[in-house]
Amino acid sequence: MRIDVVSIFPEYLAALELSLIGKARQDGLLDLAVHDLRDFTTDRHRTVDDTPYGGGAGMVMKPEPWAQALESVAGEGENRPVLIVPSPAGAVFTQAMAYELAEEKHLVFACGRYEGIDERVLEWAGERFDVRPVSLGDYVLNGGEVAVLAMVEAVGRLVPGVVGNPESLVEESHSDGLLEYPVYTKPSAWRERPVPEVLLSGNHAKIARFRRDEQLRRTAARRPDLIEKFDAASLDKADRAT
Ligand code: 6GU
Repeated sequence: MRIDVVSIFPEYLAALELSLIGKARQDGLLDLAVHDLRDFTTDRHRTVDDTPYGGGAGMVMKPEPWAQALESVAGEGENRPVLIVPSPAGAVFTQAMAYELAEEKHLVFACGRYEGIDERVLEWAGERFDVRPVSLGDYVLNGGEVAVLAMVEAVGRLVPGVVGNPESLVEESHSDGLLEYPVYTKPSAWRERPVPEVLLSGNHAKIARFRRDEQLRRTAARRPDLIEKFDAASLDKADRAT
């Protein structure tokens, strides 16, 4: 998969050289490049922002550098890359969206700062890209960079080969619409706290039942919204008793 990130703070994205995503880049599984928006300006001061038409607080990102940057990363004749525009005004990013994006050949992330990017850029970009304004959730960040770190990690780990043991993708939070069950390791008793006995029993059916119950309990307690959406058809008889 090819990923391009355009930002006025390319250093923010340095963390993508670390850990699993950094390793995937070294292994050639992810072809990831970060671009400095200011390299696409033409004035002496490398200006990327200006005051908003209609007045109001803050600054707006100018269209010209964005058009130059996006044209330079769009590629030729390739099927439309997805242009992800991180914004608190976007659709909320989910695991389902991460799975969808992991199927794409080319993702471009356009990190806005200040009050955002001139709206005409997003309209114009629709000619070359599948434009998707995306939000991490209902709170405000100063810019898209931190959101891009989260999204590239969530998507990148779903690209085949990036996570060494693909089974670890199966039993994680949100993969089945429920939160993950709690996990424990040695020692079996720690500061007077024993590990739940069933996990030491070697009874695999009982362990599976315990974990499923914990998933349901936890999801109901922490995320009642997920229980509402949960498909009742996938509940078994023992689930209903929980
Ligand atoms: Cl994706 N961007 C910004 N700037 N703020 C956010 C966000 C994204 N998601 C939540 N808040």
